[in-house]
Amino acid sequence: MQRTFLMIKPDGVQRGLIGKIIGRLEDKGFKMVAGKLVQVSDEQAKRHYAEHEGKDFYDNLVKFITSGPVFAMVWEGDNIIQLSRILMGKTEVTEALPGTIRGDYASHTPHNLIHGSDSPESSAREIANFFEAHELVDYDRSITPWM
Ligand code: YYY
Ligand code: MG
Repeated sequence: MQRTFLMIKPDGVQRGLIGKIIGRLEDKGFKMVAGKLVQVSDEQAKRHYAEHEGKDFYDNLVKFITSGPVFAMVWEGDNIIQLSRILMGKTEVTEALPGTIRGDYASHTPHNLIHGSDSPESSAREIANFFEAHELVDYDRSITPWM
């Protein structure tokens, strides 16, 4: 079982898409193990996007992610890092296919609604940047064997 950090960005919160986006993840069969509304600080945003420091879109990205509350989450499932990125759709909204979260709801990059970790290493780092260990809830669902 794998865990990933998923975050509904400020555009998703402002547009009232938290419920729809969580619904997509629930429909897929993934399990939420933590979730909260967070006003991201400048330092936290810079840690989160450290890999993009120096790129031309970096300053705008930090400004955007701190521009309003985000909904930060940890989700669990088999191969969830790869599968959740498929559900999210491509980064660039012109490439995000219908049927994906970004393809269905986003029309302007970088307002692409959702962040998802891209590797086990970034998942561990990103979860630690937003959550304390005790905030991750360990529980079973009777539906698990049917997934
Ligand atoms: O992981 P993902 O969000 O799909 O893309 P990244 O390459 O990690 O970039 C993070 C974030 O930066 C992306 O969601 C939008 C923005 N961005 C951009 O504005 N312009 C680019 N050329 C690349 C990324
Ligand atoms: Mg990324």
